[in-house]
Amino acid sequence: MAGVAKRRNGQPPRGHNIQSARDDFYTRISAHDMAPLWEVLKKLVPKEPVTQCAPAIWRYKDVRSFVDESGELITAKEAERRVLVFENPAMRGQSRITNTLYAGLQLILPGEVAVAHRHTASAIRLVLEGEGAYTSVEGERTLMSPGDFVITPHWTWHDHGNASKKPMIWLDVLDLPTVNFFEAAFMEHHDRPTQKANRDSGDSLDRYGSGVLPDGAPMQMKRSPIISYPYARIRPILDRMKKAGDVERRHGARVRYANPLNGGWATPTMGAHLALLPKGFKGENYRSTDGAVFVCLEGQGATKIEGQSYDWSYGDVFIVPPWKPHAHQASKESVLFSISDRPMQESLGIWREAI
Ligand code: 1HN
Repeated sequence: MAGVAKRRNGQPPRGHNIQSARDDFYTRISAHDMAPLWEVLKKLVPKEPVTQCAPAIWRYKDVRSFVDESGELITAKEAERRVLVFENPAMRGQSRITNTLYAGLQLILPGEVAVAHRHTASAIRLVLEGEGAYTSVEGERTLMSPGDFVITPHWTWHDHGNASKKPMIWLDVLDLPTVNFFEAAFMEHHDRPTQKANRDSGDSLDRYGSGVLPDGAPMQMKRSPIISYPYARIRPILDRMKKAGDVERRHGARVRYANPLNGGWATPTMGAHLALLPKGFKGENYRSTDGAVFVCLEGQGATKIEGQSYDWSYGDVFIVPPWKPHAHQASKESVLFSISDRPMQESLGIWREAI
């Protein structure tokens, strides 16, 4: 072969044609499905996190009418789940709001049911509008109100219904992109459209969220036994924290949705918080390796992400990509919900924050 440089005594290869020799080599090993690491090493192992995810905001006042319109175009029965998916603008067509999470707005009209099924992906709901529709999870029929945080843990039967007189809209967040990354997705339908409800709304919160635990509670359970964390129960805690001055300089007065059995996260894949930002709050910059989905549940303010300001009010959903510095400000007393893949990163030992 012409121009192949010879390696001598540990010295770097010499010769004018080293690049063409390398290219020739790459071609030959490529035929055996092999490639040189040194050509891709820097991209494979960047010095700091590199994200495909773009910052983005969906303002409720802009998207709300599309949700209504979807109700005229398809029934919940036909759709199985009537959802408008939030696609990260840098990842269109992939049903991702961040690299690891899926999110969308679901509409369920009076009289409709969304049939019972289960899947390996975990889901959470954050209620934005309506009152009194239900989701049934493992036999507990949970009535929902705005601000309620409801979990559908992996492989639990779930169906929804709306026996109220008003449409109900909530945000769904699922770990679907992650489950599909592992290629570990299963799903099945229940043999009935609606599972039998044998526990009242609030049953699991009463049993597990009152400072006592039923004898023999499975302490190692990876997800919370509480199905619904009602806003009416959580919101006053934020007021107590604010009154006591427990307002963190970046996050405000913030609580974490926890698994009462072991203090872990409510689901093993997705971690959520609820934060109160007092009127006039000017948060300091923060960044962490978990990109987060934020939802405004009260008030009005803005979040600066890498120098660009995104103003928000009720129902707006916005994204802070991984490792991007951001700071919240509130012009009125505000409440922000947030959810991210932090539990997954923590269990892998890769989660980091910059303080
Ligand atoms: C799902 O089961 C629901 O149960 C919502 O409401 C959205 C998106 C993809 C896959 C399953 C629900 C979903 C979903």
